[in-house]
Amino acid sequence: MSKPLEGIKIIDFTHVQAGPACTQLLAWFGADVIKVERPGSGDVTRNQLRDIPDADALYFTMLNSNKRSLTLDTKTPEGKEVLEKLVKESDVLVENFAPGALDRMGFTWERLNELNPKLIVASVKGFSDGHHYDDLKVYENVAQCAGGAASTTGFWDGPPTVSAAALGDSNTGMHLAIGILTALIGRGQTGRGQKVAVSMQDSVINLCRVKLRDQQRLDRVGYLEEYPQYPHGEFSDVVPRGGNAGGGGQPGWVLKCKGWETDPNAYIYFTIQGHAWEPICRALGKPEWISDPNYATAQARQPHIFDIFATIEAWLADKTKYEAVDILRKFDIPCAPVLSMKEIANDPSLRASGTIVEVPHKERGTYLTVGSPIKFSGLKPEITGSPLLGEHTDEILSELGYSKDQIANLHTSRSV
Ligand code: CAO
Repeated sequence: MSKPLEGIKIIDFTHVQAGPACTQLLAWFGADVIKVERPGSGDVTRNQLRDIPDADALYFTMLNSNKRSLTLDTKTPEGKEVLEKLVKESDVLVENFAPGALDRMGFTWERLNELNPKLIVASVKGFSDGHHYDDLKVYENVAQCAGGAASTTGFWDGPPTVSAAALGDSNTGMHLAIGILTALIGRGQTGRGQKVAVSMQDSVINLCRVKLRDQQRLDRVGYLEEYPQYPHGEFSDVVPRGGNAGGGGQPGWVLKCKGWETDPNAYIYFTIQGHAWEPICRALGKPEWISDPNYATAQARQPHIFDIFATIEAWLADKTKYEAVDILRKFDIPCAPVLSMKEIANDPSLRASGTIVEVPHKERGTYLTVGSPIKFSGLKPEITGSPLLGEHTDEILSELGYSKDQIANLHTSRSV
């Protein structure tokens, strides 16, 4: 099966998570992604949180599948020359260095554009160009705090809380991938490359859109009717943390199921969607709520929402999370078990769909990773193991036209 991005050559000058998540996605879809890493050390995540001594850490292997690895010191004259050759032959250069690092290396946008006017130069930074924090180095949780996610996540009586989902890192990488694909289509029309920049703060803000909605509603009316603080609690002038509230028109909460006392994940998420109210009442043994004016409409229910959730929890007390969902799905109620990572790793449906995949690796044997969450009718991305440090250095240099002797000299000068 041919892959849509076959023939697209990408210089992957990325490290840690935000950039690698982007280039990994493009590699799955057929791009030739050449990961450029510093000789001797490589991407810092190769060594971070190792679970097997002397083998690349899972942090690296799970973000760099389907790529080739070229070691290159881009600060030596010889290394710079290799990078220049590569730039002339590539379609995209992706980087997520600290602000100014690429310029300090001598590869400004102007220089790259001069070397190859068709090149797309894609960057991740913590904050966008011109922002008053645009000189800052940024990691995941910093972006979640600067992007509005932390101030609106968690419980009202606790501190701002970061999400386990990589809203700052992988999410930014996904935004960048969309930017790169757009620029590639644009290049098809104009024949010219361009600079594509995504900041981690902006990418988090893009996912906090409904919280900006809520800030404006709060400014206007002084309360937010779908938050747990309504109608009994107080609102200040900023969007509060809403615990596990639904966040939209459908109230919901995380509810205890059988075994919650010992199993930290014996819970379901339960959503009270208007059309399902009648069957919910029947399932709970509360048929009188169907016509009771205190319960019959969503607005009438809101003041008693936690009493309703308590009644549902009493009903759940003798049901496992799976049994509960099996009953509730028959009523068309949007709900799901709270799944642990162990359950996700072993879920047969996720294995069958290719979302959780086992891939071979030269040092590790096999490891589990997350495959493509995007499913196509005409493409089944095949996930291959991440490259060892410098595994493809000689192969790539010879493709660039270097002879065996020249390659040996590059090794001797420690430029590769
Ligand atoms: N050859 C020679 N030098 C290289 C090289 C190579 N192949 N690869 C990297 N370097 C150099 C860089 O040029 C830089 O040198 P200078 O400081 O002299 O300019 C140096 O290595 C360090 O790069 P860095 O500053 O990007 O790395 P860091 O570990 O200090 O910072 C990070 C890491 C992530 C905080 C920073 O890169 C950053 O803020 N990036 C943008 C935001 C981002 O993507 N963050 C998310 C990371 S995922 O959590």
